[in-house]
Amino acid sequence: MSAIVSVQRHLLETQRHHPTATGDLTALLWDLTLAFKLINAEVNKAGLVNLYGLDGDRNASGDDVTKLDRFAQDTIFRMMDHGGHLCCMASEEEREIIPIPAKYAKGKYVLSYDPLDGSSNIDANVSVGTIFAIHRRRTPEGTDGTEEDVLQSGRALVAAGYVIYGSSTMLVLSTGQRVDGFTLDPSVGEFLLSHPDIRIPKRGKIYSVNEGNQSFWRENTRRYVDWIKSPEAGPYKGRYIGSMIADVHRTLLYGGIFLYPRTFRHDPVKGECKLRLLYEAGPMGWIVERAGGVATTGDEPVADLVPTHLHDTCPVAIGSPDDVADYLAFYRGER
Ligand code: P6P
Repeated sequence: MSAIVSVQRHLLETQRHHPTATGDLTALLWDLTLAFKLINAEVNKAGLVNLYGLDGDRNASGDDVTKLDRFAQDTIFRMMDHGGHLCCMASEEEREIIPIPAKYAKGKYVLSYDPLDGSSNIDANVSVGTIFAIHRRRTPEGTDGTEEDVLQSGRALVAAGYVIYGSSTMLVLSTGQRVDGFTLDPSVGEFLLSHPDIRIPKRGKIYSVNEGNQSFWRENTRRYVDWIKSPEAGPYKGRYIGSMIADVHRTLLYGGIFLYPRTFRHDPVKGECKLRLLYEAGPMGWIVERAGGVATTGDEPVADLVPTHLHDTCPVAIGSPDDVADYLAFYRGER
């Protein structure tokens, strides 16, 4: 019979492997898990308390902000602004960085997050979730955090993870060495270790991409997707939820590949990318890499990208190493 391990216990055990750890990161992550429980409670009853629908605002990327986006955004801010662990925050829903109020101490970490990824689907009861990324600050301790503290690559991540509010609510988390999954037991309000040391399969049988964009992809991307659907490749099954957190979570557990390629719909030269580097592609790619997978833009690892602006986007191919290798062979014109 396996031991019962809460996320709090797991984080304490992990901290013990780092003799110089002060407990700051552990305390920060504990605070975050409480915010996730509060968001989960609202997401699960959204239809009953008129929390579906839009709140009338638009975010920096031009997406309509839903009432639940706003609730999740506010909940994380109110939980994290006074703990003394952060020098500033950055959210997909906010145009600028989020300062820590002057009355509170400034900490040594930076939190970047997408408060409710996939929220455009929430009214249809599709799985949505919160994505978070934690860097160590780069500016002097004790001062207000700046964009310099936020604009860091995935290589510099200290911790990252996501919570998927679905049929069961699951927190997937890494502090660098491994990836662990914790399922919320609503009867006691605790995240309990349910998926220790998650490893992505070397190859899967599912591809995940919005094929509605096919006419706007580069030719090599089209050729890969045509191949993956051919008898020569399998064919693979197609699964696309339209919520990155759900599509990547399935890819992490079952294997396969998730793609959001660059499209050439408006700018025939530069093209366009949808997924945000800081709040989506970066942390989700980092988690998959820690579980033995690969996350690439096609030209370079996602983790190598250093954002120049808070809302930079990038193309992604994330998943099983053999599947991403196949994609890269087509992308480079080698197949
Ligand atoms: P499309 C959700 O809005 C999101 O940012 C990701 O979660 C998701 O993967 C993507 O957009 C879906 O985009 O263009 O396929 O609807």
